Amino acid sequence: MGLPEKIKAIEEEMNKTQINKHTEHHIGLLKAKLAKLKGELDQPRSSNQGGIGFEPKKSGDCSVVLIGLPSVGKSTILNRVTNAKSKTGSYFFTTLKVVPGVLEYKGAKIQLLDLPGIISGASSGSGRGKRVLSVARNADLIMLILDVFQPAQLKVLKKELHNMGVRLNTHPPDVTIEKSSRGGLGITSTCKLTKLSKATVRDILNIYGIQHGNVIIREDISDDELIDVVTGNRRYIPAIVVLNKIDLVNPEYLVQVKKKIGEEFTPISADQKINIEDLKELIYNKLNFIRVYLKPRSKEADLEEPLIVTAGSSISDICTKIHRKFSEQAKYALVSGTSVKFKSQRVGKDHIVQDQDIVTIVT
Ligand SMILES: Nc1nc2c(ncn2[C@@H]2O[C@H](COP(=O)(O)OP(=O)(O)OP(=O)(O)O)[C@@H](O)[C@H]2O)c(=O)[nH]1
Ligand SMILES: [Mg+2]
Repeated sequence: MGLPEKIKAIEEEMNKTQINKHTEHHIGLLKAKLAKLKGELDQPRSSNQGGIGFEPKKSGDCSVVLIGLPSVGKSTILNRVTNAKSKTGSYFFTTLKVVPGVLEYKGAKIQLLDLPGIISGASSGSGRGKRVLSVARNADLIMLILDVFQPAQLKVLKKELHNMGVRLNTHPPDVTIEKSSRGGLGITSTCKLTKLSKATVRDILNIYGIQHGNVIIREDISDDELIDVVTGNRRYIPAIVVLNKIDLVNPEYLVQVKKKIGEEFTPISADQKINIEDLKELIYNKLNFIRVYLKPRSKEADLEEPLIVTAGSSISDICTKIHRKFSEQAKYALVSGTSVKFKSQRVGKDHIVQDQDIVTIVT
C-alpha cells in the first residue's frame, strides 16, 4: 500500500468509528497515524514548492498576508491600504502571483502580501493553492478576507489553513517533551487532563517513535494538540477576519452576518473607502509592536526614529534586527525604561524589553 492508500484507509476507519468515551483512545491513535502519514506525504514535495512569484522577499518590520476565495476584494484592499498597485477585476483569479505592498503606520513598515484566491481543497491539491497557503505559513498576521454575501467562506479558509499546519489565534500547547535513549516514558501533568488519558498520550508518542523520555503537560490539551506538539511543524499565527464590500448591504444585513460568523470581524468597503483607517489600526495593534530607542554610548538616544519590534523581543532579537550577525558581537546592554529598575541598568542578551525602552548595546 502506498502512502495515499494508507491515508485513505485510516480516514475511512475514522469515519466509521463512532466517537464516544470508549473509542476516544482508538480515535486519538488514528489521528496520530494520519498526521504522521500526511507529514511524510508532504515532505519530498515541500522543498521545490516555491516557484516564481511565490517566495516573496521579506521587507519591513513584519509581513501580513491576505487570504480569501477569488474575487472577494483582496487586491482592492491591498491597493487601498498600501502603496501597491495590484491588478483587480470582476472575474476569478485575477491575481496569479504574490504582490507585495507596504503600509507605513505609526513608524512601522508593514509588508502586506496580496495572494491569488484559494478554493476549498487547496491544501490537499498539488497546484497553486498549496503554494499560496505555504506563504501564509510564514506570515506574522493573517487577514481572512470574506465577501459580504459569503460569510460561510470563513470555515473554508480556516480548514485549508488548518490542513497546512497553521493554528490561528492560539498559542503552542504548554507541553515539553524531553527524549532520552532509555528508561521508559515518564508522563507528568500539572493539571487535570479531561480530554485524553495518559495511556493515549503514551501510545500517540509511541506512534512517533518516542519510547523514552519525560513529558510534562501543563494544560488540559486534546489529542489534536498533542499531535501538533509532536509533529513540531505547526505555525501559531494571529488572524483577523475582514468582511469586504459592505457598501452593497444595509446595516440590518450586517447584524444577521454577525450572528452567522459568530466571532469578531471588521466590516469594510475597500471600494468605497469605509473603515479603512480602523483596519490599519487593527493590523498595527494585532502585530503587537513596541518601540525601542537606540542610544549609542556617550551620545543621546535617537528619539525620532524608534526601532520597531514585536512585543516579547529580547536584546538578542533587537541585535538581529539591526544586523543579522550583530547578536554574536553583543556582550550586554544598558537599558532605561519600564523593563528595568534603574536608569542604564546592565542586562543580559535574554532580557525582554518593553515599549519605549532606551537601549545601548555593548559589544
Ligand atoms: N462593491 C464593491 N466591490 C468591490 C469591493 N472591493 C472589491 N470590489 C470588486 O470586486 C471585484 C474583485 O476584486 P479584486 O480585488 O480583484 O478581488 P481579489 O480577491 O483580489 O480576486 P482574485 O485575485 O481573483 O482572487 C472587483 O470587480 C472589485 O472592483 C468593495 O468594497 N465593494
Ligand atoms: Mg486579486
